[in-house]
Amino acid sequence: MDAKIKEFIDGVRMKNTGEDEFLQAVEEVVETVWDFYRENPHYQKAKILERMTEPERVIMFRVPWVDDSGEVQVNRGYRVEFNSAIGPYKGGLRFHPSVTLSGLKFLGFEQTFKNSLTSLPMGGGKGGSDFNPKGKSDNEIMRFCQAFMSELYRHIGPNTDVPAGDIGVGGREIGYLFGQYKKLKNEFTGVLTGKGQEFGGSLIRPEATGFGAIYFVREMLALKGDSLKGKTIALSGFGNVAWGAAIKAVELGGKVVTLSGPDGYIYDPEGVSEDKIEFLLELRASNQDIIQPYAERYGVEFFEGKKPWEQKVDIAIPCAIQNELNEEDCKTLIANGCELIAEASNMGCTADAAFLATEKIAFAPGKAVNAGGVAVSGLEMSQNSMRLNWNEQEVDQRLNDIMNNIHKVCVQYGTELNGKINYIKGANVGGFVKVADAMIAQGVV
Ligand code: 2IT
Repeated sequence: MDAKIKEFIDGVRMKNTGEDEFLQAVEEVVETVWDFYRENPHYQKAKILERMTEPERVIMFRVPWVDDSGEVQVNRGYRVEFNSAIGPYKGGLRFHPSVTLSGLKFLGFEQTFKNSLTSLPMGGGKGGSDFNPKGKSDNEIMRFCQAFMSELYRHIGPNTDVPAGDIGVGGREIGYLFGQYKKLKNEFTGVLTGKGQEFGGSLIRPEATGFGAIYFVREMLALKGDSLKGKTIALSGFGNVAWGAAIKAVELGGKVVTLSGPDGYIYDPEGVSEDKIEFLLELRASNQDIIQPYAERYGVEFFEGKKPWEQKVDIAIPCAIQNELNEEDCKTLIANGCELIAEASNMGCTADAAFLATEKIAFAPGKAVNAGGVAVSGLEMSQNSMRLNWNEQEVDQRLNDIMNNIHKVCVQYGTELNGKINYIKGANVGGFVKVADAMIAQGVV
């Protein structure tokens, strides 16, 4: 590593001791934008990277609520408002027992670059709680959402900070959060995205992350004169992202053979299609967070406690959570003939896996691949501001255009001298430029 980069990273590490996920995300960005940063000394002079790696504001709060047995529960809530240079803070809320400040700082940092790549006016933010939705009743989930919003409402607003869903936060939770915000503020505004269709939600938003990921993969393949037709695909997860990706992958002629949960993965040699994809919604609504019932229902193999990366596939798309695909998994995939890995989860691959995949096959990072979700959130904000709704074709066409454009930006900034595309570099530099220029234009604030 270049001595100057090391000095910079060491400085960030000192300030953020033990925040491994945040440091992993920062290191990847700094390493890939460094050359560009050095060639443009005005960024260095304005200490843009020092400022970008420090969140504008971190809000941390107590979330007390009462469970169904009458017992008081206490969770911790967060909102990391990372960067507002190009628009109001924008990013999801994650409800998962693994949520920590480090995790949300990594996600907020990544979100800043991702949102910039969408070309829509959205800054970066992320929030959530260590609340575990698994096994909770619908009433408990409602009471938790209300308690969470009872504090968050004073920090957000349609022109300030616009949260959305992420792991553990889907349409039902956004509905409860929106209801509580509206009650406290006495105001009906587009303060959250991913809303129900009846109260300002956008068509295609539930599908957008998965659809966008497949549109991006389609572009990666097209560049090599290839397509999704006949390709076998391993997906992990079975939530919102995997669901959308499965629908679109099948529509474009691919064959999805795996899905996974915290309990293990299923291998479906016939392919996950139609009614099987519908069944994922049922599984999710059960609040159990297990994939095994899929194996029972469709008579396919279930691999307990394992990850799908041991199967022979053409394409692997992690759709579950950060660092879910490591270097060993990557080696196995490559040895089995896998030609493309695209992260639909945020930082789905460990740093060494992402590096190896970039060297040996085609690899694209989450901030490019999964930007379709927040992009359609941005379109939801536009529709809310205009007080009208676009139809399905209109939203889908815009999503298509945005993903194609992100792919172009990655090629523009990520093409190496040997002609290979380093999508990590392309996405990081492409996302960096707009935010950096806006920060310089706005002075030292
Ligand atoms: O990681 C992400 O981009 C999201 N969870 C979606 C954020 C959003 O504001 O729609």
